[in-house]
Amino acid sequence: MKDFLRELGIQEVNSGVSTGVFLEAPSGKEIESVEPSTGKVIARVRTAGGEDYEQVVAACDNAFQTWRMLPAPKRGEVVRRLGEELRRYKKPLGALISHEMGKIRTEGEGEVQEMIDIADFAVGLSRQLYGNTMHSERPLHRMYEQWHSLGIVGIITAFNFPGAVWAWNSMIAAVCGDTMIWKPSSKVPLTAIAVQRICDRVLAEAGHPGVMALAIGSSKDVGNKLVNDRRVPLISATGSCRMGAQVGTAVAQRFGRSLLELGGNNGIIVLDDADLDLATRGILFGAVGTAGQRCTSTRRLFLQKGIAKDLTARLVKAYQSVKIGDPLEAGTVMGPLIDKGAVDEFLAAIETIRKQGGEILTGGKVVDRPGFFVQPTLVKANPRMEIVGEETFAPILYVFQIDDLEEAIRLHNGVRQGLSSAIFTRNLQAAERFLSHAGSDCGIANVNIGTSGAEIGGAFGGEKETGGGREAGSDSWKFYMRRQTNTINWSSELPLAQGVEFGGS
Ligand code: UN1
Repeated sequence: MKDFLRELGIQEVNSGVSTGVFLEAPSGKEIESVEPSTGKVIARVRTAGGEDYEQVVAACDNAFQTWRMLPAPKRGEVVRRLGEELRRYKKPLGALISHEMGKIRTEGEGEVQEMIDIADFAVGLSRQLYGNTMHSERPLHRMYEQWHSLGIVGIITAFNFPGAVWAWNSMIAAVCGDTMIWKPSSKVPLTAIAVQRICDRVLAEAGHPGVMALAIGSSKDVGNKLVNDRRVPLISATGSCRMGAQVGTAVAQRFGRSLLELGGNNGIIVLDDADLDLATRGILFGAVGTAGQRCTSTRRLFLQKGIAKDLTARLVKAYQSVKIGDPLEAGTVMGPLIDKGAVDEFLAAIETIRKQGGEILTGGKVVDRPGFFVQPTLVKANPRMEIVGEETFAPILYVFQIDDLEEAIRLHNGVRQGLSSAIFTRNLQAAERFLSHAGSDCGIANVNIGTSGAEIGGAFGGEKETGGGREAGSDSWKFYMRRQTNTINWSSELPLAQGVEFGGS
């Protein structure tokens, strides 16, 4: 067992269920966490089954009764301590994320930094859960709105950000006075267990165990129960569009609230006047970073005809020098895909690309070594290729040549997803056009930086089939609270709104 695993309290066999304390023997089946760069088992996890889920809900419900009555800035103080512990464990946690998910070390540590950042943000937010006051149309009346805690939040996270996406939700939900149940991807259970251990300790010390609970398990044993549970007013789910459609529909049927952060099909437009060094680096990080397994990964590239040849050549060269290997080793630029299923999907996509008339400029193959490695792949594509409309969670980038910005925006917006987008240009008018109402239709639109690697301060999420949710910064916190409008009459009369007269004097 590696040192960083021991430091985080990971054992050969771990409980995957915590109500504030880990259950000793959860009754679901045992699963394995597999290291994607070798295919070897890291450790095993006992998942939630039978009545375990009920225990978790009961603990969260119980914790909610007292947590919501704690003043928000005091809740912020608890979150501050969580942030401090995350700082303390940044290195081992970052290493675990790399080990279990396959992203390179700097990205693993970057992910923990993202968790720390959102904790800091949430601490400040705990004193800024502002409501409006408005002037009543009636004399001697006061109107205002306030924000109340919502209840239990179900947080369903994907394998690719095994810590950060949970933190975006949970740190904010915590200062909002909610409690939460985390159902992480079964592909990365150890990261969730390590994070939960830290939370359990901090929350127990603060006297509020059960504010953050964990239920690792299958869709049947945990996912479906959570999504259909009327005691859980908000489900925040990250994953594929297909998963989101199921979750969104189920939650809507019980009039719950869902916050969906689903697939992206993110494009970068590069105009003739762009700084090509900058563009090359931005594209490389966006398309090859995290082995193309971010929802914000760059998947489509629109190159204006004047620079298309030059930039394509630069990219081919850069792609061929990407160092592929063990994500924990210094100098590695691209790690593995998450599992064999992902490699199969990559290979199926390559076959479809060929059938649909795409030309593989570089890559397209599996790397011959243990683990789940593939080559970063650049494809000369045409707009008739249907596969370009799909999100393949792998490092495949489709390159198109465009005549002008108008054509680029039309093609760019012509897909069902709407998460992130970017333009590289030095032309102010073109940049502003891209950011305007008639420009990118995505939730995120950038100038002279790539599509991925957003900071936590902004609201994160996208339009269309990306699901419409917004997480992390700005005013995303409003999703996690319920709004109440209050009117107070401090006169001795009872004037009605809109001048309505009713009954006697
Ligand atoms: C995701 O892939 O689900 O902007 C989230 C980014 C990261 C988060 C990605 N901060 O790429």
